[in-house]
Amino acid sequence: NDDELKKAIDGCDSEQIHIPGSIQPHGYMLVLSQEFEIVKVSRNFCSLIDQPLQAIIGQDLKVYFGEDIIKALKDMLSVGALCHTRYTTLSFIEKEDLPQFDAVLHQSKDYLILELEIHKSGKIEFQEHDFYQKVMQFSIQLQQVPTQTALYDYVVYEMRQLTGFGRVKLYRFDQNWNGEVVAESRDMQIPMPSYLGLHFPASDIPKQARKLYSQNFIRLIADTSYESVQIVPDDLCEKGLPIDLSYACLRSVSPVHMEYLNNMGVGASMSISVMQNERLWGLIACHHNSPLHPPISVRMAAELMTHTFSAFLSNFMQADQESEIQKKQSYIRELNISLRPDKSMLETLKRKHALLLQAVDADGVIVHVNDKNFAFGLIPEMSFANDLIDWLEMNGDGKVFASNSIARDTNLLVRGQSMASGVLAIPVSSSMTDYVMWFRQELVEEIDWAGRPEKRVTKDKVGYHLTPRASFARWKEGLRGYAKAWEADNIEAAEHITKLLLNKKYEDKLRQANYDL
Ligand code: BLA
Repeated sequence: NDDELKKAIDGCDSEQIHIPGSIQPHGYMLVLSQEFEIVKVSRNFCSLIDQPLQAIIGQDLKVYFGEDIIKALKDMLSVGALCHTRYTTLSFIEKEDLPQFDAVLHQSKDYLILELEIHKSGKIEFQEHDFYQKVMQFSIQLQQVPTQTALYDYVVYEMRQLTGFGRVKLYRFDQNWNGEVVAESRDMQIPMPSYLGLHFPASDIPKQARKLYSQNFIRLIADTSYESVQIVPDDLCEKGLPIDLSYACLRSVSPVHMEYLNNMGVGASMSISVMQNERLWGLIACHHNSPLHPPISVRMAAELMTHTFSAFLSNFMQADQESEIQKKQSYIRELNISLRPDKSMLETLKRKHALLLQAVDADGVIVHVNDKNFAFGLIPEMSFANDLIDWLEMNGDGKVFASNSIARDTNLLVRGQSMASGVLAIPVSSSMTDYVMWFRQELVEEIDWAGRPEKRVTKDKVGYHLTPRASFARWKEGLRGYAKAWEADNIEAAEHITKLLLNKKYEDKLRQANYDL
């Protein structure tokens, strides 16, 4: 019911998703001591080998897999510490009727965790033998991708080709951990709606999940209607907690998220972390309309491709940032040249107001000097602007006032909200009566104006029914009165411009010529 779900949603950040005490049923888990003695197993392992739990617990692993494989597993453990997943294939000895298994081994605090998934060598749809070629081809072609947008499109397309998921999205986080689908590739044979351009609130991927995803880079939910399998015996491990499954492939997933996936008609979900400077930048989010279980080898290839993508993304972002800074500097240079001593400041600003806006990425600006206002672009009501100046005189510290939500950061009643949710105000005089104020419009408005597909979903049911549509509505509500935050380079540019205007003001005064500001 609604109340219960609301409680679950409120408690989302505190759900301990790394210790569910159970796994998904598309594999088997064995928890081992450092000596490879079996401490716990997932309950389905008993039925797999047709033995009671008591007969299994305490056994040496070699009883099932032989000496050789134990040696191979031990060798695997000595490989690089950064890579958590060590992968091999193994078979049960003396159990010819059982298939071969893909095996993954990792250390979890005092224990070793061995996970088994049935090896699907016969399945040509995944073309495992192409593992190296696929990743190689991908990496070489990446070098020919001309733009960041093309890079986005390329990675989602290639990921869909590799994994077989029907809809693959690139999901990018903003500074506040809200997210946007910035690229999407869909199999048109599969009826799944597009989410391209949609935005979602931070709570859809809560804090502890983001933390986990910046340590363990890939996760798979092979069947969203699965029944979890308990790890037994369920006595507690370290610090009185169940075994830590942070790095386990088979970890059972949060019920809130399962509800979300089921509501959106998704049968299988896989996501891979895109990192930038050790921070989670986004996810490659893959969905299928029915269950899908890409084997470990394919998932490893997908993870490797994503790391390569992240590195290329870094290159593009750095180049972008540099050209952005250069552009800003050129706007300011042009403004400086235009502010000629023999011309009035107002006349120049009138002619060159676009530079004033572009250099700071603002939608509107008010220059308030000697009790006069000169306004350009999208600005709030002038009476409100005057209130804001009074407020700044009373409350400002004579430095930069940067706010991406005037309603939140002042006690003023904002008039013309959508025109001005954010303000960047800088005094142009030591008396703090003259200001340049740049404005940014409300983020939600801005996105609607851009004509994105959101417009069509505003009438959707809003509530605790967890779906991307409901999330989108929640995201929109949460952003009322908020503008995009002012970045450091915008603030720097604004300060630079204010200095120019200040100089110009004194020059004008000194010359007492054309002084009309
Ligand atoms: C996990 N939520 C996730 C994951 C994604 C999303 C990608 C990672 C698991 C996976 O790969 O499926 C969200 N998926 C999205 C979004 C899109 C998408 C936004 O495709 C957009 C197109 N989820 C909620 C709410 C809560 C919540 C309201 O919507 C709780 C308040 C919780 N989401 C939640 C939790 C996890 C999660 C707890 C972790 C699941 C786990 O790893 O156990």
